[in-house]
Amino acid sequence: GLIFRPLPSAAPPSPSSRRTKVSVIGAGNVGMAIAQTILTQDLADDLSLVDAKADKLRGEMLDLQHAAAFLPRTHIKASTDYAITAGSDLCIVTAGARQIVGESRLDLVQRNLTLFREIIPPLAQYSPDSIILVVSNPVDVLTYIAWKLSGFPSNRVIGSGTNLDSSRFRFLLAEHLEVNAQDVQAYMVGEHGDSSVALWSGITVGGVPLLSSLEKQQIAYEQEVLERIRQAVVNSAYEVIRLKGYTSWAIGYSVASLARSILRDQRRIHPVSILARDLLDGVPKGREVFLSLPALLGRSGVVGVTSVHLTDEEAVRLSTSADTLWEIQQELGL
Ligand code: 6V0
Repeated sequence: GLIFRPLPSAAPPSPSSRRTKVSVIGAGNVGMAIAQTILTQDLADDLSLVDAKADKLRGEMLDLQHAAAFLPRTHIKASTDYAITAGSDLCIVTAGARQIVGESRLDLVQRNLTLFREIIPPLAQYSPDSIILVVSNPVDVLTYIAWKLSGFPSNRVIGSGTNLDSSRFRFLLAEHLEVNAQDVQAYMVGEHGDSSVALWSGITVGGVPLLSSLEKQQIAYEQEVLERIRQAVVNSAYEVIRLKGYTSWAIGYSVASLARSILRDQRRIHPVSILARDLLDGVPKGREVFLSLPALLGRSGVVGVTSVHLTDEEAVRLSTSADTLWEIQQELGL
């Protein structure tokens, strides 16, 4: 070349220096926040973006490429053609139709099913060994749909689920307790959104179980504060959407943290939507629904699930969610 002479002794890349490839489907607010967080955190050697709108997609690609001087070296490609996703390690799906006024949840699911029929089969075909991570809403049903349409084993199809709800929960608890959110362990599980369930008994702050220490000190009013915090978690998304029109930064970081655990084989525990068949008391045996549970994530996807302790009330709420999801899925004819 022009600048340097390649040395004849330069060895070909060894198998251990294999490149890591991530594809993001849907270059909207959420897809682009995820893409930019993955870039800044140096999680991928190759990043492919797919969207149905060619111009918007090319604009987003160029805008990211123009930041190359400030970022780790990542090859960024974009196309409406799924061929650019070939050989991905991780495929993140954020494309989705939004709910329109007066539309039922089931109608929205039907529209997204049509969309997923265009998206999932080519992803599975071009990257048969990849892990599919679904972010589009309603995430639990769409993760089920992605699992069915891909034909992948269930450990390789994951929904971002209550990972974001849990980080909102940790943030609000941390603000209340005036500690760093990274020292607050707290999980929301179940269905992403309105009916998510807070696992109160599992909350620890710096290793100290929160509820039992409050009970010991008989601080009854704190219980009400905690319930208000749970409500605030559920309302968070609505509030952000009301104020700025969509959510993006937090979902970007939360999905990038899932990507890191998977691609770097971190075996970290994240509350994500997984096939909950036979994992939950209260969900009839054999029932194929995806719900969020604290799952161990590694290079092969879902590696394990922690056994959660549910109160009777929590178990009822989870099984109600499971019934609702199951009924919706029955209507899909998959
Ligand atoms: P957006 O900004 O409308 O982006 C969606 C993108 O999908 C657009 O760029 C579309 O062009 C594209 N698209 C539509 N159809 C296709 C198709 N057939 N093939 C390829 N691309 C297509 O929406 P936004 O980015 O704000 O949200 C995306 C999805 O993420 C929505 O379903 C949200 O509800 C969901 N979220 C899920 C969260 C979670 O915690 N799971 C959190 C936030 C948002």
